[in-house]
Amino acid sequence: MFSEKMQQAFNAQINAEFYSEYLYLAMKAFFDEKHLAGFANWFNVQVQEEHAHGMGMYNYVHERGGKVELAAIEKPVLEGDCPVSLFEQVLKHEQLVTSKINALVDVAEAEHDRAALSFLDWYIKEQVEEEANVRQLLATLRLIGEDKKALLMLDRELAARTFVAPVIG
Ligand code: OFO
Repeated sequence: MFSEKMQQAFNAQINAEFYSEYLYLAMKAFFDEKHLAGFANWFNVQVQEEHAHGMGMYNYVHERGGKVELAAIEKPVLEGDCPVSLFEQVLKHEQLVTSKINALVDVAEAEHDRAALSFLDWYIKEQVEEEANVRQLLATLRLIGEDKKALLMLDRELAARTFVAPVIG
């Protein structure tokens, strides 16, 4: 039985995942504008990942016999205008998403919804990976500092990132 509370909490998280997609699309646009194609590619992969995260929950709500309700997606606002400040924002954002997933798990626990708990395990692990990847990139960017050559080398490296559709749940 998929409770009303669970349904509402899942719908809120669907919105958060699609907001992440939108935020990263705004960041891709930032780097496209600067002709940093590798960074833009990295964010394009993020966009696709977040879409997959949102759709994973969308499909799950249906699978449980619930109703998907899509809310408005907030306008993304970029904090800063350099790679370091944007990646700081990404890290802060992913930490926020982690806390939202944890809160969703709390609802599943309170509702004694074992199926939802098992489904959400994938998202818990994914958040650990998301945060670790961003932390790593942020550390590299801080090391690079004002070195343009190193920044272009990193840009070339990020151009190689490809999207692999995740198997969720
Ligand atoms: Fe969906 O993991 Fe990022 O936000």
